[in-house]
Amino acid sequence: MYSLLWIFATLWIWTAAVVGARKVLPDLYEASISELQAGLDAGDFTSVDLVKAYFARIDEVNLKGPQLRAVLEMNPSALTEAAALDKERNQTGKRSELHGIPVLLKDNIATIASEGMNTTAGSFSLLGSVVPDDAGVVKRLRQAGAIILGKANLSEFADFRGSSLPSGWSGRGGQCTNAYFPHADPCGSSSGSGVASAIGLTAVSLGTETDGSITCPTSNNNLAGIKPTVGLTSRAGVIPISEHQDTVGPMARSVSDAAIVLSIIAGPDPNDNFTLAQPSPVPDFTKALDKNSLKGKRIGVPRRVFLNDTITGNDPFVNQEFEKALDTIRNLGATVIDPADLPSADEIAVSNNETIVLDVDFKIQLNAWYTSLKSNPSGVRSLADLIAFDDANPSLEEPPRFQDQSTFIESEATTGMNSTYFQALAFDKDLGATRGIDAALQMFGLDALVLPAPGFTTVPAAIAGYPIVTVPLGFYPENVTIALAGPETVYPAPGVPFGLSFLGTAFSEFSLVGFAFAYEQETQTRLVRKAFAEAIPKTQLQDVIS
Ligand SMILES: *[C@@H]1O[C@H](CO)[C@@H](O)[C@H](O)[C@H]1NC(C)=O
Ligand SMILES: *[C@@H]1O[C@H](CO)[C@@H](O)[C@H](O)[C@H]1NC(C)=O
Ligand SMILES: *[C@@H]1O[C@H](CO)[C@@H](O)[C@H](O)[C@H]1NC(C)=O
Ligand SMILES: *[C@@H]1O[C@H](CO)[C@@H](O)[C@H](O)[C@H]1NC(C)=O
Ligand SMILES: *[C@@H]1O[C@H](CO)[C@@H](O)[C@H](O)[C@H]1NC(C)=O
Ligand SMILES: *[C@@H]1O[C@H](CO)[C@@H](O)[C@H](O)[C@H]1NC(C)=O
Ligand SMILES: *[C@@H]1O[C@H](CO)[C@@H](O)[C@H](O)[C@H]1NC(C)=O
Ligand SMILES: CC(=O)N[C@H]1CO[C@H](CO)[C@@H](O)[C@@H]1O
Repeated sequence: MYSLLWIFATLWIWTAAVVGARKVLPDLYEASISELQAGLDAGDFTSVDLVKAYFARIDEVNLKGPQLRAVLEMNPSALTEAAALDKERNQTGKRSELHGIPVLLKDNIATIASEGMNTTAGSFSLLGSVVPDDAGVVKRLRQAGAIILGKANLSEFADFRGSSLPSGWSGRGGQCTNAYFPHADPCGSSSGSGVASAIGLTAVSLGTETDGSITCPTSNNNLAGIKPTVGLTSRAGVIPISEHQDTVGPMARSVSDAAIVLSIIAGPDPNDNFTLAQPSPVPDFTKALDKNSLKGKRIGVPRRVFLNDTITGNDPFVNQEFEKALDTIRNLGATVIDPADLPSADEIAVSNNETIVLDVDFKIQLNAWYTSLKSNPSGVRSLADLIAFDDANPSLEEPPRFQDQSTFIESEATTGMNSTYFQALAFDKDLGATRGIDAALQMFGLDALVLPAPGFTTVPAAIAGYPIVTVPLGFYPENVTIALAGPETVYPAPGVPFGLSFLGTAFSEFSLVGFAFAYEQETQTRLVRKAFAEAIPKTQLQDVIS
């Protein structure tokens, strides 16, 4: 009897000693920036370890196993950069909350070629091209000590090539798919950025949005994402669609991580004059992370934006979860004004002004991109060349079922900025901002608007150039009817996530981050469901620590 107790006691002490001595390393599926910083500061692991672990995780699921095709390239200089940043942390401390943290970039965000990566928007027409410089946001990331981990797959040219091409497909990367259901639509165009952040192939990622391209993949991949006001983050060095709508923002597993990244990438850049008009100083968005942010606030529901939307408006399940979200927002102390319609909502639903502006802008700005390159092996120097290149290289750029170039062709047919264009631009400002989001905010005395993220709910903010902050709202149920989304993708499908979006006026990110944080902390929806088993990488820090 005594000897048995003695054995148990000894075993218990021995186990406690071993477990106590072993460092508790963060699970990279969910690890937050602050957990990673704590481990780096404590010396539990290094940034070199982190890069090795993320590379191994990418290797497990990108082309092997579930073949998610989320990542196009891994940075061949990342380990060297990580080692230098580890050394610096030891010697002089960390530069910022992103010091030594790996960040994955959508492949339309430029990085200097000497580092070893391409900047192609997924297109073979830009393979091996030499960009003049890092993108403005990349300069800020590097200054803050972040490590560029690699380039993410995307809908080619940020979804501006052909209207029938599916989300997440590019010539270089093939079809990116969702980690929550085999072959489900990751949405786009920042598809790889979304999938990679969702399952911890990176600490965080950057996406870009012209209309929906951060919001929708954030929604489909169970993330927190910020589509900033146009002009908060620099677009210098970002392969463009339109300077009037393009914007760069973070896609992360939590609002806190997204706020950390936004605080670093936001700010003026002499190479993007839209950023010179932003309020100064740039806020520290992490100061907005207050669980009580919704208390006493007035949040409006612009129902007509999604009632007529054939994606969300007809989806009773999304609407059911959305109604629960409104209850949560009320319980968090806000007054919900419902409906709080945009006076312009029905006009936006039938307006073609956005297309007029984007078609004209894309041709001008993409031509400028090609001519800005120091060199380009494909010889492509314009949108016209690009269309011809794709037709001449069908095995690369027009495989069966992925041949559409209709949007390119439509844009190429435009003849520059004329009075029709300027009128459309003015209509967009009027519809999206003046008689849209701003009118609703003023008429109903609101602090923000709230909408389901899927579908076309991004249009008013897109044409206004206004911000959206998106957080997880729910997951499609097991018995949802699976439908085709593209030649190789399905949507909806069981377990595929969808999000909730907070919208506001220009430069209202600080408030929106607070509201999204309060909702996220109360609901913790992201943690309710994980990716399908095969899509969860197994490599963890303990497997790579030397
Ligand atoms: C950092 O310093 C610790 C001890 O001070 C040392 O063990 C470690 O090797 C150093 N790491 C790097 C990357 O310089
Ligand atoms: C671009 O991709 C090609 C082919 O994968 C590779 O050989 C090259 O090193 C990459 N980087 C640059 C800067 O061209
Ligand atoms: C940026 O500069 C261009 C021409 O250089 C000008 O047309 C445009 O109005 C400027 N935009 C802003 C927001 O300052
Ligand atoms: C949108 O839906 C509302 C409410 O059902 C309806 O009154 C309106 O006519 C619809 N607008 C369009 C453009 O279909
Ligand atoms: C642009 O918007 C205005 C205002 O709603 C509308 O009258 C006009 O028809 C729209 N133009 C196009 C091309 O859709
Ligand atoms: C402006 O150019 C477009 C083609 O880009 C054309 O369809 C339109 O008619 C032009 N408008 C005017 C007023 O010439
Ligand atoms: C799915 O199941 C729920 C309850 O579990 C039920 O209310 C709903 O009608 C079902 N939907 C379909 C499409 O079968
Ligand atoms: C990092 C990585 O796995 N990149 C791959 C992306 O997909 C293309 C096309 O299959 C491959 O060539 C890359 O190696």
